[in-house]
Amino acid sequence: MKTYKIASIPGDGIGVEVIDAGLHVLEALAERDGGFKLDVTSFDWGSDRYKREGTLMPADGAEDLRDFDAIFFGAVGAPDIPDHLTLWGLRLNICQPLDQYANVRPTRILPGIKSPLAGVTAKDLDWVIVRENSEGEYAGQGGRSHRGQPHEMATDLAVFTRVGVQRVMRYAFELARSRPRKLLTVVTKSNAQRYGMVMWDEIAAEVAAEFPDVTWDKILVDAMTVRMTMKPESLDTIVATNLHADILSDLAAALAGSIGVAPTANLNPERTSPSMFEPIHGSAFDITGKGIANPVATFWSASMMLDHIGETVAAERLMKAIEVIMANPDFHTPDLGGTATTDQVTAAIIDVIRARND
Ligand code: GGG
Repeated sequence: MKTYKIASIPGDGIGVEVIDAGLHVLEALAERDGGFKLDVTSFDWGSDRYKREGTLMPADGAEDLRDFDAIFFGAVGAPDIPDHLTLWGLRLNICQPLDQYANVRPTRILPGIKSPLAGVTAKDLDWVIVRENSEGEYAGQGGRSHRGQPHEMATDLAVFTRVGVQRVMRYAFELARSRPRKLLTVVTKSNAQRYGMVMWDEIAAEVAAEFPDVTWDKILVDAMTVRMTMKPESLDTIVATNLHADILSDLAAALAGSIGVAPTANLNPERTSPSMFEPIHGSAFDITGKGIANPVATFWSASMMLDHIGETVAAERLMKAIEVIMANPDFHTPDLGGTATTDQVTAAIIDVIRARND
């Protein structure tokens, strides 16, 4: 029997609640299939550790994760710590050293969930957003001088490298090729950002020549928000910079019904280091401890993790269970307009996993 080493990092706020739910579901799947085991090691990294010890994770923490088959991550962010400290201190402090450069964010309208867009149903909105996850606006370049003085200044430099853009572009074209519509939309802001974004457009055209079977187009990020809202059916696979895709994927999640169901995979496609799977949502301190966090984004992320490590039957079984349970409004948490609790949704998913023979 195969045993996979999983690093669990619940992090902050509702991250702790949804990862706990996710681990129960993963255990049920391993038991149900009998063909694999998960050896889970939990790391108490996050904002509480920052308050105790001054850092969210150890300085060489990313190295401690290298021997794992995958990382299962919750959320980071605390109301009493500046957001840039928590984001850079944990999530980016893992993604960047482990070179998880392709952040993959599928969005579709699950059965039983309604889009806020009138008349838009599952057949109209089935996207995968690929977020460049290693550089761009998140390269960490910039600085602040003359603090507190009238001529105080601050810079954030977006860095785009040929290697960085080429590899994420190739990943996105490959992904588009693997999907039935073979359709890719490249998002930039190359009218205003006339260096890095113009290079994106050029590299997109170069890489497109390697994929003659993929239809592609390009669009400015501002126009993209309109297209996502007004013509969702015109989109399939989407690739954008770190910041643009972060913003667009929140919009995508809302258009598909709730950020509470939106998953992510931070992939190192060459598998030279482990990949990390997490819900898109953050720590949501407004609902922490109330037992009403939607665990579905975490379950969907867990399905992506199982798929990545090669347990495709369990991955599909979990996706099917999510669809069955979401089709029943009794299992909708408040973000979806319902009254279900995290525990009720988790128990219902586990029941389906145990009961169904397919
Ligand atoms: N589970 C996702 C999460 O915790 N995100 C925290 C966050 O602030 N993300 C912003 C970003 O990645 O740009």
